[in-house]
Amino acid sequence: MKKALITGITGQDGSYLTEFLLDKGYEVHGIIRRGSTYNLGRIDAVLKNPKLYLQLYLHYGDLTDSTSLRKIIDEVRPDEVYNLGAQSHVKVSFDTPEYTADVVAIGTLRLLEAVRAHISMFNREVRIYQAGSSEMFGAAPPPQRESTEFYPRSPYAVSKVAGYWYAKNYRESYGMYIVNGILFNHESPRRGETFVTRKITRAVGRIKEGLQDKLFLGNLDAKRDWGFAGDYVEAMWLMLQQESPEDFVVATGVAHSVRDFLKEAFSYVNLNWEDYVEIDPKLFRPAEVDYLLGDPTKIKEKLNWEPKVSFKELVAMMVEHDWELAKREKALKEVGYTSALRGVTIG
Ligand code: NAP
Ligand code: F7E
Repeated sequence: MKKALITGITGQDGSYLTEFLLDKGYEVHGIIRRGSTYNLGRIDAVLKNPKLYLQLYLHYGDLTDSTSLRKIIDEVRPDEVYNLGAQSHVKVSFDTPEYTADVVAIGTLRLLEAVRAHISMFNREVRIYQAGSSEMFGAAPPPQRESTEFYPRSPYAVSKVAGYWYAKNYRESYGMYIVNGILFNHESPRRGETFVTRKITRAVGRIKEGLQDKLFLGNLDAKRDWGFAGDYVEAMWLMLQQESPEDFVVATGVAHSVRDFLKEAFSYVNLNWEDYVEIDPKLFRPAEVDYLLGDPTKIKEKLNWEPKVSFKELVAMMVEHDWELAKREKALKEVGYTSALRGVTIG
């Protein structure tokens, strides 16, 4: 049985990857952080499944704490390590640039060093997936592909570029098996509620059910290449199954604006987005990434990977999910259980 170690297992991608690897028969280990509130919600279903539960192991650790990383890697002895842990919110990275760099850039370096020490001590192969991002392309004109020069536009993106180069440098310097996945935006019903797609679909459900009046947003003109997270975790795994390590762009090859997403999501429940959306200047970023459109030719040709879920299907999946959530919130409100109502999304 192969063993995988995932940083960021409690995040959107971590949860889909966990299910994907368990389904393939892996023993899955995840690094979790201690939180003051319950933060295992996305892997709750796996934890409650008696069969899968026995294949899953959680370890307290942190990308800012090299001692914990070394200890976990030596104890687990993984075959594959997926580095998904990050302060992944672009806007928040302008408010916490130093912390973002510590987790995203230096955290990657700490993990690579921990694996390198493990390999030299135990003389075994460990393959590493490094979660790169289309944000690294930033202001570079579309379409962006593996050969496109990076032009990062936020502290988050700069930190991801550093992570990318650390990974490449360790591959070239020490012959380690490390791949950089350069993933364009990928969403799902498990997407964090402060990212624009989920912020919109949560609002659509609540507005439809009379629980919310307005949705405040920032720049509606930005264009993104949005895919489904469930499809993208398969690409991560495929990258680690090649004979030799190479980097890949993962994208759909189709871009839409935030305004397009709004239209699609509100019209799904027969509402006109213009009646509900207002612009809040606080939600604009100090520097914006205007247009991301990935060219997935390489991964299609070499790994035979293609996205299965279209933009329209993705929006429908997210709206359906969040409309259902809003109906449940409404039912709880009607019986006086107001503490079940969620707060306002500020991101
Ligand atoms: P996410 O939902 O924000 O999850 C981030 C994960 O990182 C969470 O499990 C979080 O733990 C963990 N984490 C945060 N700080 C940490 C620290 N100091 N030490 C250890 N773990 C820490 O992100 P995602 O959307 O799943 O994305 C996964 C990875 O892909 C991230 O590296 C992200 O930057 C990158 N990426 C995402 C996209 C996308 O569109 N989703 C595209 C390109 C690249 P808690 O639950 O405790 O907060
Ligand atoms: O913003 C605009 C915003 O926060 C998308 C992360 O997973 O993908 C993600 O980063 C666009 C931007 O994602 C609001 O200005 C308008 O142009 O959903 P987002 P992101 O910044 O693209 C990349 C690939 C990652 O790697 C990151 O980890 O939408 N926008 N109004 C807004 N965005 C937010 N969050 N909230 C708004 O109210």
